[in-house]
Amino acid sequence: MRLPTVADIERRIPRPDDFDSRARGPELTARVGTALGICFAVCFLTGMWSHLQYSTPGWLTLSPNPTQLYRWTQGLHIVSGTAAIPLLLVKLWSVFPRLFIRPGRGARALVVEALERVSIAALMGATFFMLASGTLNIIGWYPWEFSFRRTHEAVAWVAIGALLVHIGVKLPVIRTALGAPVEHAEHDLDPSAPTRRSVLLAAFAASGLAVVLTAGQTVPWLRRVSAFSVRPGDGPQDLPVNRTAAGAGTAKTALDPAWRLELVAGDRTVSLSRDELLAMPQSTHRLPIACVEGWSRNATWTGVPLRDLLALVGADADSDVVVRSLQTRGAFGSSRVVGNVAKDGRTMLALALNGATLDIDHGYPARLIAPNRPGVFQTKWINRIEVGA
Ligand SMILES: Nc1nc2c(c(=O)[nH]1)N[C@H]1C(S)=C(S)[C@@H](COP(=O)(O)O)O[C@H]1N2
Ligand SMILES: [Mo]
Repeated sequence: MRLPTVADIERRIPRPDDFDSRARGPELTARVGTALGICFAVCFLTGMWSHLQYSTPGWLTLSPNPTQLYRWTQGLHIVSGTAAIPLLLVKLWSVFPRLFIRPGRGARALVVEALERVSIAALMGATFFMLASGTLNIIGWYPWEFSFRRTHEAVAWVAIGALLVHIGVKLPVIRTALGAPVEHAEHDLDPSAPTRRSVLLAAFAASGLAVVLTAGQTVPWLRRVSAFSVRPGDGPQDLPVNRTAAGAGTAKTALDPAWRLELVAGDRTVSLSRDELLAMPQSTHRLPIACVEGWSRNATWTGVPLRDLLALVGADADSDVVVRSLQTRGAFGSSRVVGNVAKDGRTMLALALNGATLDIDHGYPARLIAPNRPGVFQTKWINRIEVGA
């Protein structure tokens, strides 16, 4: 028996012509690709918007209006990312045989081929990473050591860069393919095989279905049909919970009858019990919790406007403040409220939710609620408000 030669092996590797589905072709790829490109663009822009709201540079002041802006941009982020998954699979299927194209002879052809493949590998690697890490984040599973947010952001730039290069390189092919009718002109092909139009429709249908099955995380009237949405109706008081009091180590301290809110401005300190807070004028507003993990929900909050508390320590309504909580471990135990948000009449230290005393898992005895604010900054179990810190 002799060992197989390189030529033997090469003969066994399929060739593009071996894949005979007539549905494949640039007319299909370009159309699915256009839809995918739109999804990626929306996902990229809404993602970058989240990073901007999450870590706003000092020179930029973001408005608390529109109230639902963060909620809707992040809903769009989840929807466009989810819609992209079936489209990506169909697009990869449609170009898969091209993997087996043999490069032309000569060093130049090899180099060009290698460059194109490396750029496509970078695009695919980055795209897979974005969709997979995003999906795991929605599920709330972090099987990695790195910071999700920083890595998801960094790889997004790689993905969008590789995508722009890819579109630039393929533009002539894309133009021709989009200009041509999607279906073959000739009718002598196997009539039982799926046509391009049916594959295209299936791709869009799968994408639409994926959206309907997950968008209930953001869109109230889809909640019942969204079987895949991770946090449907659960959580006390008709609102999902991300970190429970037990998880944050506040289960005991939050219920301590000796709890007091400390207001600190320079050398002035005012301390208030929960009853004293309840005796102050209360205001009620309908405001969303919009979690960076993809779900959001509107709720009715009642509490003391933050600017009224600032007045108690003689601070200006538009002071920058830091709110701190009883939380002893893990992230998000405190957050910063910038002046234009602090002075907004709807920004409050909430004491009640949907008409009842705040549940401990929603931040009892008191939590911050402000309009158009990422969920991570709606700090629960607050016990200290520092002005100008
Ligand atoms: N102290 C504290 N506050 C917190 C958190 C936390 O981990 N610790 N999680 C935040 C996150 S990520 C979100 S989305 C909201 C969710 O509020 P809910 O659990 O009441 O729905 O609370 C925020 N407030
Ligand atoms: Mo969150």
